[in-house]
Amino acid sequence: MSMTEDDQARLLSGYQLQRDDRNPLLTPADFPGAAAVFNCGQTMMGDETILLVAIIHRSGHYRGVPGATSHVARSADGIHFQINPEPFLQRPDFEPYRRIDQGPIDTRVTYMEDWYYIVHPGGGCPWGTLGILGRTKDFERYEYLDVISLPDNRVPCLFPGKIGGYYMRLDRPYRVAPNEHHTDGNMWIARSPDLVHWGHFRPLLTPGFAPWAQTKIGPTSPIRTEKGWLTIIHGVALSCAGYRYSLGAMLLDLEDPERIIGLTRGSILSPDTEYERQGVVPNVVFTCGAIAEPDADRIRMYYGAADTCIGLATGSLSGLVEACLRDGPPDEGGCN
Ligand code: BMA
Repeated sequence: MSMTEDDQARLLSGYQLQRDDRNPLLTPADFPGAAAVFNCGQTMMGDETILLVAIIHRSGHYRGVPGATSHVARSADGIHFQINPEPFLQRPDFEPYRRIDQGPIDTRVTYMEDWYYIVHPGGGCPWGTLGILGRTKDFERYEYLDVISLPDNRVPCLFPGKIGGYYMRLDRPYRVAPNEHHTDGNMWIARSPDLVHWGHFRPLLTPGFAPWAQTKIGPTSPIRTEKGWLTIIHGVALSCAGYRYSLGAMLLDLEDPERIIGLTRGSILSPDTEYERQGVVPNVVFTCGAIAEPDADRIRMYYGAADTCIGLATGSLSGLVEACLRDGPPDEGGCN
């Protein structure tokens, strides 16, 4: 695929999130015994910023329980966080989760109807990767609801409310017929009457629309804006040095989210700093969501860097929406 001069100009002048000078905000040094403090769910509870921080332990266990754990980190200023040493989520010892959930990472948090809904991928086990739904009101007590996708589906991401009478979600099935057209991960959209039973599956986006999203892509929970559902996505490029994870954004039609109305062709954050390029998994910036502040026209994103630590990147909310619209919808993917 050859690039026109317009395409090149767009990639060069595209929207970029700005890293906070104090990055990385959280590192393994902030949690005794941690090898990684990374990819966090994120939301606001009152005036507090809440991160659901994934922790990989050097020993492979935490307090005798194997696997990663997920901990609540709270902050009044969005910069300085206290991590609770009590796990909020860890490997459960009851069915069916005991067999399918080896430690929650990549949590997606969606606030709706007075609950914080949390979806995380069960995985790291022979059953494959699937979506587990639960909820909390206070980030102290957590209620498992159900397994809401078959393997392999890496973290369904909920929309924050019903649209046209249905709950909706973005899916990321893994390895949909890997071949030269479909590689490792595509995005789909689905609907449900009750958050547990899902159907009406529709294809949404395949990788390959930009060099930074050549191999696989994945969603986060959409954010409602006046001009559409803003969704931060990740994209992966493959080189002889391995995978490189970048971030971009797409905009879905408010009434008909099966329709993409904008998609950044340039990445909005790519692994460039030392802490993003070196770590447990090098060359990774990855996010499980973002916090929108419409009154301040700001988007605040806590992202995992090199699967090792957490940084903050911010930018104009309306600017990002405009960047999606400026680049426009993708070419329609489909069978040749
Ligand atoms: C993805 C997720 C992320 C991770 C990324 C890079 O599949 O599991 O947690 O940041 O891989 O390792």
